[in-house]
Amino acid sequence: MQNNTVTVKNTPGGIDSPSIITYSTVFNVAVPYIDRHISEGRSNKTAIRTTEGDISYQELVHNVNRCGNFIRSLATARGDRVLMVVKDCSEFFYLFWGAIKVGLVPVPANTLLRSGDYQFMVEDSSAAVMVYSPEFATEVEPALAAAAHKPGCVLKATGEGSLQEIIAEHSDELEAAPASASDDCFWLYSSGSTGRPKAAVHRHRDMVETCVHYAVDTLGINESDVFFSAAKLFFAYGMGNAMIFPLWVGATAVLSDQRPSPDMTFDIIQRFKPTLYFGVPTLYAAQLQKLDEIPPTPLYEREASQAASDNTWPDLSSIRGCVSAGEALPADILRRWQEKTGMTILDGIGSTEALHIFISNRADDYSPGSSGRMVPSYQAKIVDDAGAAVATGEIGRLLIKGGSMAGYYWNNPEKTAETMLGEWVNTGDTYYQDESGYYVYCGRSDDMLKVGGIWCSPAEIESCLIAHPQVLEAAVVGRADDDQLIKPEAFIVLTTATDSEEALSQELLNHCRNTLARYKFPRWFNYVDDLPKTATGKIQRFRLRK
Ligand code: 3UK
Repeated sequence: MQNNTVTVKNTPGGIDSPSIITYSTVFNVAVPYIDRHISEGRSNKTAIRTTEGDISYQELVHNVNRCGNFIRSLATARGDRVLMVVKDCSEFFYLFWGAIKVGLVPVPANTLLRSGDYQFMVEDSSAAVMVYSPEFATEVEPALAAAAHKPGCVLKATGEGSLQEIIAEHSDELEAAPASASDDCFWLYSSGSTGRPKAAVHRHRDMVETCVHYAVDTLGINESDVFFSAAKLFFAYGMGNAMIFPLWVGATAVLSDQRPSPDMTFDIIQRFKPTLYFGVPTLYAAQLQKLDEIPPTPLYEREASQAASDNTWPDLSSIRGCVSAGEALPADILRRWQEKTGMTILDGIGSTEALHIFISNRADDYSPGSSGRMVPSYQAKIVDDAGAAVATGEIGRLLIKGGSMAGYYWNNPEKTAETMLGEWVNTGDTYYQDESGYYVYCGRSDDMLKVGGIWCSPAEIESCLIAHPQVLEAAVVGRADDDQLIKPEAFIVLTTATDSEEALSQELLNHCRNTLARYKFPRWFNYVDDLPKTATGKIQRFRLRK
């Protein structure tokens, strides 16, 4: 087999006989995802669309090569990390693939975090190179100043003197560094319950597994698709949706650097006409609310080219598939979306450790309120506290196994031992499998929350609240809002009584703004005399949830 190639043998037997993937001995994944498109004749095809313009496959390949040549010129060594706090833009692609192509390890980070988080990541990864979008300077620059480790090269992604300008001077030709399918390829940080993020280390082969078994064999993507993901590229979910999947089939990705909102997403959909749309439940709920405010226009009056404006129904007709992940999609949101748009939403559960979705609904086989069935080639086991498999219909902890799993967390043997159990990965979720074989989510087995699809650690929010002089004790739990979506709720014991709870809640919210990412802010504050605790003094969050 030729170097840097992968062959896929489709065995159309569905879940029972998954496609078989074979990797060449020398395998750098940048070749099939980037270089291959030229030999397959896609030079002039659009790879990326943004409001700034379109990027062809030819330009993509050249810029990835320029970027790779530049990073290599920085006296970096094989395996060195390139930390990225980069918004959704084409430079994200150049950096990520340029790094992989020269044998470096890109580490895309959540761009919504605060300087404390970035300081930790700079130190934990001991990054050799750090690139950030100027939009995030206020959080990234103090992190770099405070960090005990200083990256050899720090650079802005765009603007004056940036990566964008520098790479123009480098050669657009580059040979991929030798690697193998099981070599470390990139990292993704995921939040831990103690607030300290942990980097899941992924191999070159992992993304191929998600493309073949989920994107192609489950979702049915193809070369003519146009992908738009409201979830950003730095999430494993968004990275699959808007970069890895389209590049696998030679399709087109649409990127927006704006905060996801109903207006933003409807506007992008009308302008760029994606065929596949990827959202999270909180956003689907907000989009539905927006649609509720628009008087239904009869189909024959809808103008296809109309820009999204406050009172016209957005034209969603380009979309052939909607996907949801990140947190459970309530059946009612699915029902209302079907009613309003005539489309279904395919809910699937994925994780940073698994890289993408491993249990999913399908267009021809779905059950509202469930996560669906196993994606071909993945296996699940629902176990009790002793590790024994439970009977159908009984709730237990979900373990999964499959070809895309991160093998370990960087620099964190304790978390690795807790999560990676031989071939099995502990998801931290509780599930049951119903009589028809669908997997149904029942909540986390730890206290972690998913808010708008993003991790939230109650402990981190509590320690922020406790730092306020008027807060003696704090406990944070998840509470379902009117759309059945989980948001943080705070229970607080005060040092001294307050005469206005409302004013205090506002002040606490302002206090949260200093250190917490916005999605972590409590949506409700309750003032209580004491918190329920165990004999050993541990807060009983399950009692507050009631
Ligand atoms: C929860 C869900 C119920 C669940 C992700 C798609 O979310 C992703 O990765 P994360 O590491 O979080 C993983 C955890 O999130 N979760 C995700 N999807 C669902 N719970 N129903 C769902 N559909 O607790 C899981 O353990 O942030 C999602 C693709 C790639 C991803 N990384």
